[in-house]
Amino acid sequence: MQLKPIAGSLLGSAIVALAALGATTVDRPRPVPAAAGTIEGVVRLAGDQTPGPRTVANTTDPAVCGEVQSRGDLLVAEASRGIRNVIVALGGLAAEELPAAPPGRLVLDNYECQFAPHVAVLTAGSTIEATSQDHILHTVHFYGALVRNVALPMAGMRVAVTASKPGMITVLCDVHGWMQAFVRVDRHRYHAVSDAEGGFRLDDVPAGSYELEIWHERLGRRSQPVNVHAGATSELEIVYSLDDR
Ligand SMILES: [Cu+2]
Repeated sequence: MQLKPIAGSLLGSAIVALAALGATTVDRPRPVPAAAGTIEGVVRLAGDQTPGPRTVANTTDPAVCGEVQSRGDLLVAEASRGIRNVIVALGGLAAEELPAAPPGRLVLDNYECQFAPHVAVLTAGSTIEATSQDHILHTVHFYGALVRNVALPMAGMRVAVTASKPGMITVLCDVHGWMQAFVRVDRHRYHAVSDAEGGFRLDDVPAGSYELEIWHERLGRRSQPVNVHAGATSELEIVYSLDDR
């Protein structure tokens, strides 16, 4: 993984060096890259089969959430064969070379015995606000880069937690075994989740050569090299096969 020199990176290094020496300095945000491009692409499923997500018989709360629940683990558009909920992110970037990535906020809802959204990306330091619209007990149990268990026994409750560490967070509900969500946390903001047609886009990426990290909950991990040129769009097609399951 290499990040080509970008305008202002020397300034950023100088600020870091001053801070390390204990000098009093202004806590300025890192410079925004002067030479940046876009990565745009689509994730597709090879072949002509269009499988759906796995389903589970709901014997826990059928009166509230129905008798059959989806695991939401493989969503493929019929016409385009685009795959939804694939995480695409630049990997292996050195923190001191990255522009400032302000923390964000994710509302992680519990609705009809499903987490919403099912897959998300966040910058480190972001807030995850767990809430519920269901009149039954859910737990929002975080594993991986964030370890917490939040009980939501009533609709309308809101509990905020902070995702401070980069990495993958898996979210499960202790009451309903099919409920799952996934959140990738990065120190940078060059990450996205593919939409219903498999499309994704990363904006303002500093020009350079990267390894793109690609992840899907059932189809697994991939990586793909990508070159970003200033003022240009790098187009990618990522193809998974059903053999990847
Ligand atoms: Cu639940």
